[in-house]
Amino acid sequence: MNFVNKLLGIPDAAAAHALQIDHMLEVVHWFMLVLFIGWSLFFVYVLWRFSARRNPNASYHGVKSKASTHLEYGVVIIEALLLLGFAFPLWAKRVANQEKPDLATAVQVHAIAEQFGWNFVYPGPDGKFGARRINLVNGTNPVGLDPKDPASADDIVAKNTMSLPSNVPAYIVLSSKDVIHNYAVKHFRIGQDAIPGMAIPIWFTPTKDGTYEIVCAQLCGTGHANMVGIVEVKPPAEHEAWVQSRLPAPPAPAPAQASAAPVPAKPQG
Ligand SMILES: [Cu+2]
Repeated sequence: MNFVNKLLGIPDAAAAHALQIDHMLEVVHWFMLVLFIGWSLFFVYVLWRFSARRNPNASYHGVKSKASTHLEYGVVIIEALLLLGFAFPLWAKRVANQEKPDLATAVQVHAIAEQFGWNFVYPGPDGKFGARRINLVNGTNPVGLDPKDPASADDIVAKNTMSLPSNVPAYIVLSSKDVIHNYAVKHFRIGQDAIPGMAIPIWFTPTKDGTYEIVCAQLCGTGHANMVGIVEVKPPAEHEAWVQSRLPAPPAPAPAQASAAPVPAKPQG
């Protein structure tokens, strides 16, 4: 059952939870179609029932029955039950801590948005994100990695392209350097605001190797339309090679004893 989604041109799903979203989309659209047909028929009925030809004299007392009032209260109660009984508990379950993937095995990425691009930070071989300071942000240090923190030495900062291993849970923490952006990947059925001053985690498991577009789904300025990133999903070994190829160069080895000898001072005057 994927007829409406196909009709709407929804791209192929590439994440573990995506089929649930597709199922909901499909059901909601069919439900809306039923409502549309129902209300359209009612509209035609009302045109006929209250036509001037059928009712030559206006009614000056209106509806006397209380049925519609009872019906409206009924709708309010049913909607409250749906919201409190289903929607809130389901959402609470989705965002609950126990639903988060095990961070020891998940791939962790910090996605830091800016006008108009994405910085993807990987913790490097030590598995630890180094400290970042806003006052250290500049052209060569786009996320303000603190060189004084040893954990930051092996951190990787990738611009606009991120890599994820397939069939491994991804845990991405979103934040922003300037205004509100939104990390949206249609193939993953994922979309979440990146808000300055907040670190918002999202998690999903990519299931299909491929290259997908990350779009900014929050109007964020004049370059918003060009704020497109790429997420490459590949087998875990290839992802590991991608990470290795981007590791920052290790600091230059300490100079050897001989070359460290003091340079003879130039004779003065
Ligand atoms: Cu943006």
